[in-house]
Amino acid sequence: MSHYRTFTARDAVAWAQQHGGLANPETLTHAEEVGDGNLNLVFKVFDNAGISRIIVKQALPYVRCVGESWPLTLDRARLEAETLIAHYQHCPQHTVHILHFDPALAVMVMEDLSSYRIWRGELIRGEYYPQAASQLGEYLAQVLFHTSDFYLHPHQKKAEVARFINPDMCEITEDLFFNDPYCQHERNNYPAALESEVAALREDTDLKLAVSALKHRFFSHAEALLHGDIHSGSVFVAKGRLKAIDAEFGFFGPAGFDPGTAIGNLLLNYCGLPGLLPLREAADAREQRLADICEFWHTFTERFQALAREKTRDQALGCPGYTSQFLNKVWHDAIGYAGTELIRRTVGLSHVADIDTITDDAMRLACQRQALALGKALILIADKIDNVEEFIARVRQYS
Ligand code: SR1
Ligand code: MG
Repeated sequence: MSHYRTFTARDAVAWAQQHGGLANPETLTHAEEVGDGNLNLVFKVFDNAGISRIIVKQALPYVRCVGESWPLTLDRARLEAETLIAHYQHCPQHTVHILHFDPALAVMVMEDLSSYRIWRGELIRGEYYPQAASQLGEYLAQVLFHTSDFYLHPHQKKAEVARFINPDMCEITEDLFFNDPYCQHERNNYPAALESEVAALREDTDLKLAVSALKHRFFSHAEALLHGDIHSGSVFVAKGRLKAIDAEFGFFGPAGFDPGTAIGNLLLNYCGLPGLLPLREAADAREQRLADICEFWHTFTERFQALAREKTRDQALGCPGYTSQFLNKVWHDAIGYAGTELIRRTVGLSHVADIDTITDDAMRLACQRQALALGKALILIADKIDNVEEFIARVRQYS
């Protein structure tokens, strides 16, 4: 903390020149702070032709979207850099490349992804990337398998669990996903018209029990090195390409949490589409979203199974049939976590543009109601939904 200072654009240029690995670093001339997330500073560093070449990201010692009243550990920059470096090792094609990391300044230098766009924005505009869902499935299969007990030596796995202990960022998830929406909390944020639906969340004992079980698994099941926040705003897409970014919530947790977050965000887009696009386009885009969820899940399980067949090192975990049994549990967890993402993004602190940018008040409210109803249903019936086709049929019931 002693050497820490908040970066200016000039610092970002100097840092990119020194650590960006460019053959001609002197051509980097200026930077712009472009961070629009909840937590950090993000600088784009441009060359003298005005082309963005390098990204410099710095963690602030507080939550950016709230202010200095909510201090937050700088160690999250280390956790982000180390998670992305580990994920890059297992899936370079779908992980942003970290070029340099400085723990004292909480700064990392990474490849520029200006030829990509944030997936959430594209989903909102109705731009379809046909390979994105399966690429996200591939990314999660690779990183979750290679950081799990299927693959790592037990000693190495335990050392990795210790290296990635991330209590401060986990606490944010623990509070925002599993506590706030189910009690009265000043962080919650929803329109007055939703008051009766939100009160119903607080009074639903079956729902709260199911959420308790999800939170308990989040606390205690160190199954794989998660990205920890893999919503559509943490994913860059381009034609035929996809890269995950923003892994400061990385830690060893239940393997269903990442697929659940991904599915939850595709469903948030599904809920918002009628307010974002004209009728016919919205209907088509909704069908694409459901197809995306199918594609995502099939790729994830098929790739995980293939990796397990080829590379499982543990004798007991290699027992025929065990991978299917494990993935079945991951599936049920993922449905539950998807439900909690739908609910917390609707009534909690941090919302999604897929719903919040809907300009028509009545339409936005209808989409929020749908997200809440769907989220509740998924949490409650997670264990009864056996496969992704059945899941899609259930989602249609809440449309
Ligand atoms: C205080 S951080 C709020 C949310 O933003 C991040 O992207 C995570 O999703 C977190 O829950
Ligand atoms: Mg983020």
